[in-house]
Amino acid sequence: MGRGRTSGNRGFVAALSGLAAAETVAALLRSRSPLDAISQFVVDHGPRSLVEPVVRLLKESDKPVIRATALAAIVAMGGALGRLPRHTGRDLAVVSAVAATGWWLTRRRATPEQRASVATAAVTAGAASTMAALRHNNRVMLPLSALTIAITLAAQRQLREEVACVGRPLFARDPLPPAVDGAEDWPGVTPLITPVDEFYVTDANMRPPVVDVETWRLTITGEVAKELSLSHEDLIAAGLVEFDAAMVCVHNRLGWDRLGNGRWLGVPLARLLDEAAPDDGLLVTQAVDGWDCSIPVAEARRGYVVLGLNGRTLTAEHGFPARIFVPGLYGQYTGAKWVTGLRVQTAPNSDYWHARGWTRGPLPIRPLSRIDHLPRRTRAGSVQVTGVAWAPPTGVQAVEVAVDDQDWQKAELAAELAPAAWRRWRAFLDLAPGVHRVRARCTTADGDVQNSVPSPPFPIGASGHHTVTVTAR
Ligand SMILES: Nc1nc2c(c(=O)[nH]1)N[C@H]1C(S)=C(S)[C@@H](COP(=O)(O)O)O[C@H]1N2
Ligand SMILES: [Mo]
Repeated sequence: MGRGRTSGNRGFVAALSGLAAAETVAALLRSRSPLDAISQFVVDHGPRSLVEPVVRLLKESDKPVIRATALAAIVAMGGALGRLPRHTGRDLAVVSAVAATGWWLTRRRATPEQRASVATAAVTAGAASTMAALRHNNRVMLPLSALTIAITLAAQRQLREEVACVGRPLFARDPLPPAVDGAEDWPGVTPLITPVDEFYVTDANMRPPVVDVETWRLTITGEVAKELSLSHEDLIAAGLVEFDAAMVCVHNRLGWDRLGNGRWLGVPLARLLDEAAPDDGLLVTQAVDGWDCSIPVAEARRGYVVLGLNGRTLTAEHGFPARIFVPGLYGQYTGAKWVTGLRVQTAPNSDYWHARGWTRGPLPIRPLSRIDHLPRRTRAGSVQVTGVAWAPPTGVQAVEVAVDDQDWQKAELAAELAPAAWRRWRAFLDLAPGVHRVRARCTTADGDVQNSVPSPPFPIGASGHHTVTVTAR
């Protein structure tokens, strides 16, 4: 019994230190993280019926949880293996299988630079150290594990800092006037422009791809009059246009913040497509992570090759060096972050999310209102409520609020920054003592009233009224 437990712990520690070694080598060589590669496999192959509840349950913490689960599974497997009697042939077979699987997983969806043989080196180093650790006693293994884990954490941290780095300033040819809408002094109001570090991040990667901007090119190919290959400098030299628009994830639920309002900098796609592409074609936007989505050329002409957000180049998380954005389409239909290719074709494309059971695009953003600031407990009488409402690319004409089943009352609107941007609003409620349900809805510039029927994000985006409960005394 005692022996079994010791051997189990040994396998446990061996798996941990092997993985840590592989992670360290991968981070230092800018290869893919083996742990992320495993998690990525789960993300890629999880059926929609599983992915949707997980996203709903875990919100923004889905990735750390998937990563932690993968780590726990591997360490548990190591523990189980360590319990078996020593057998060189079987140990070798296990290490080879681990190395081969790791090699295959880390190469999947890696950028060309990352696809280099370093991934193999990383995983083999990990596997070899696991093997070595398995054959040594705890006196060697514990310091070894502690050391590799410490180095791993340091290397990972450096990588994270690189990825999180705020971009350098970018300028538009004709900059927009400062973003003000008159609601600046409303108490508790949501920022008009979402700061980059608070802007939601959604993509199918465990970690954002890091692209070498020196060698990066955006190519325009397929059924075009002339193929193009543009560098980051070419695009900047083409003259950047500034525009305000909300980016909304189709997974955004009532009251959630999987959307942001940005001041973007980009090159209008019309300039690149006008003469070149047929009107009935599709623009397939392809990215370094293997993700793709297609947009009808006629719609894509309203969009941009975006290079910047809020006055600076995109961060890695938001698609550095460039992404495609057509305001008014949900994020997963609006174009690729880390875009490398625009292929024009008339045949339908098997888009990343369509292949996983989602509606074929393009999917327009459904108008919605959100209550952002309303105390949950308050004194009876007049109470201020503030929020945002969006209906890109059309714009918001009116917002109304209702207390319980009373009549809808008009909210005060801040100035419209741009039709595609969100619009801030506030209202003063007269609350009698008791518990109340406060709801909000908007009307688009076209006169459409926000759909009142509650529905989940799948299959065409959430609808219903965001409702907040407040107790007045
Ligand atoms: N290459 C690539 N582009 C992508 C995605 C992705 O997984 N890979 N996700 C899309 C989705 S689902 C959304 S909601 C937006 C999110 O953009 P953000 O993370 O900058 O907010 O990017 C879109 N572009
Ligand atoms: Mo999304």
